[in-house]
Amino acid sequence: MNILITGATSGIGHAIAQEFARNGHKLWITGRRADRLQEIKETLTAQYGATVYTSCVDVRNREETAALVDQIQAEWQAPDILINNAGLALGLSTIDKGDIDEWETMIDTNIKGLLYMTRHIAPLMVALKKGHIINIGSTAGKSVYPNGNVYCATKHAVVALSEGMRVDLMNYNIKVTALNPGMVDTEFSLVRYSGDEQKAAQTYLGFEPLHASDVAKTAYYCATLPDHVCINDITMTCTRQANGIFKTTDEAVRLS
Ligand code: NDP
Ligand code: 8X3
Repeated sequence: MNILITGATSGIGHAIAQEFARNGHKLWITGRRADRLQEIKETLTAQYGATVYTSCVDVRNREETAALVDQIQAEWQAPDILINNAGLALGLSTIDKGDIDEWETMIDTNIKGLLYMTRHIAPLMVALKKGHIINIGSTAGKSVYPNGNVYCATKHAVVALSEGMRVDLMNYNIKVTALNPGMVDTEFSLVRYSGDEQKAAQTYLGFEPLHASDVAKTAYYCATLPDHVCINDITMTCTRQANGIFKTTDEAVRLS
């Protein structure tokens, strides 16, 4: 299969690229960091003999996303699978103290970027009457935690848009999956805390969070089910987390 992944330069997107490459699929990986894309391409090619195309694209940019899709159409006609993964959280604060620039970046990336990619790719899938769109949502799209307001709202939007896409595209034999992980140890917290490594590390203290590879395996599972089966929505957390609000620690489990 031909797999297009946004935000494949680190974390979940990178792990998804590894999982599909390991299983012999062709990849088109994207992100803003060209050096990382090149490095990942070289590794996946050397390790698995994978065919990997790379494009340095900011999903917030309509022209860049349109140009990317033109290139993909010329090479593949359409991807079999689009994985809308690129996304981020910036900061944590109550709504009265939020940074409006950070809000805009989260909305532009997590919602509008996903929409641009989908709007460009969906017609190619519709024309072929096949395809699968996997949107990486979050437990933050299922319940709202304190200080998470705008990030959680963007992920609620991902869940709602996934439902909308599924309803609109099922007549064209297109699957849509919202894959909603809980806490995953990636560069996510480093980005959220503006590069503060100590704060980022504290996020995952006292329990084992999901690994990016756990999410990648789930994406792979959803992508390789028989033609008549579609996972519409899947929420997964580590064993120490129940949802976006409640989590526990190894110590609490030991004392229980
Ligand atoms: P990372 O920070 O490790 O990866 C984020 C990826 O998104 C990077 O490849 C980054 O690439 C890319 N990205 C960010 N902004 C843009 C942009 N404007 N244009 C193109 N690419 C962009 O975090 P995760 O792997 O954890 O995050 C991946 C997705 O998973 C996000 O949507 C996140 O919301 C979601 N998620 C994460 C969870 C977690 O706990 N880690 C839990 C649930 C969901 P580059 O910087 O090179 O552009
Ligand atoms: C990322 C997980 O809990 O930080 O979506 O929102 S969380």
